[in-house]
Amino acid sequence: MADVGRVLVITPTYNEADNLPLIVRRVREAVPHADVLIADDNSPDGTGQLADEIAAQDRQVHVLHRPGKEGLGRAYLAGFAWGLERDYDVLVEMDADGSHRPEELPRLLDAVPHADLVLGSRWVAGGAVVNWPRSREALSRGGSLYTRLALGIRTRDATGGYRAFRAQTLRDLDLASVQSNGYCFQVDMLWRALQRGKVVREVPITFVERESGTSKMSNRIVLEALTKVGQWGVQERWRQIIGQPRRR
Ligand SMILES: Nc1nc2c(ncn2[C@@H]2O[C@H](COP(=O)(O)OP(=O)(O)O)[C@@H](O)[C@H]2O)c(=O)[nH]1
Ligand SMILES: [Mg+2]
Repeated sequence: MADVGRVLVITPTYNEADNLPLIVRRVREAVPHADVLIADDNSPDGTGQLADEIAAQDRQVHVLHRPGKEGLGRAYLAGFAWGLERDYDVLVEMDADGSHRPEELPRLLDAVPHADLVLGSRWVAGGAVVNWPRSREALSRGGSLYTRLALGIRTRDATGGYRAFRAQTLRDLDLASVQSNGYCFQVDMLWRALQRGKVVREVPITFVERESGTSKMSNRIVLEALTKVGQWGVQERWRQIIGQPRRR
């Protein structure tokens, strides 16, 4: 595994008590030098308390308690701020439900020396999804295609949430102005990176749909992404037409 400095794996949780112990154990085994930050939104099922119990046994596990459910984007922004304050070199996004396999994290980290942002990608050669209904796959593929067309970018998997950011990349993205939340949050972060000339690399992953707990995906989250990505696309075309330089 490449030496990329201090790594923080951030895992947002909302009602993931069934999944949390296993995912933390798997991360700790796959990348023993990495720390874990669980960002819990006061889950009614007691995930936050469970996180505290795990953290009490393991100095490399930390917990960020947030007052209530505010969405994945807010949880990640709080986690990034926590990690940047503590001078981690690489900040990783990983779902708690087992969809993002910790055993693939070393491969993502191996790409960090060659990129500012590494995306775990389902839709490049070698990538795959397991146990996804056709409808979910169509939504994800369609969402990425729509994003590529709207923004004029080449990234295959624009909505995935298994990612490794260099700390400097996050510092350069003006996180204070990020408003978006669900899938749109992932596209927003990618689009900000590309607009600022960051090097983005996709590494194939096998995404495994959760076996326990429930998805928090909703129509509202999809609609947020469709609308905002469309708006960013129009703004980009407009900038091209009137010839203003890109915001850097
Ligand atoms: N802290 C926090 N985590 C969330 C929230 N919504 C989703 N998550 C977590 O984000 C990850 C991905 O969510 P999931 O429901 O699996 O979305 P899906 O994979 O798109 O179906 C999981 O670890 C969830 O527990 C939220 O509002 N707050
Ligand atoms: Mg999931």
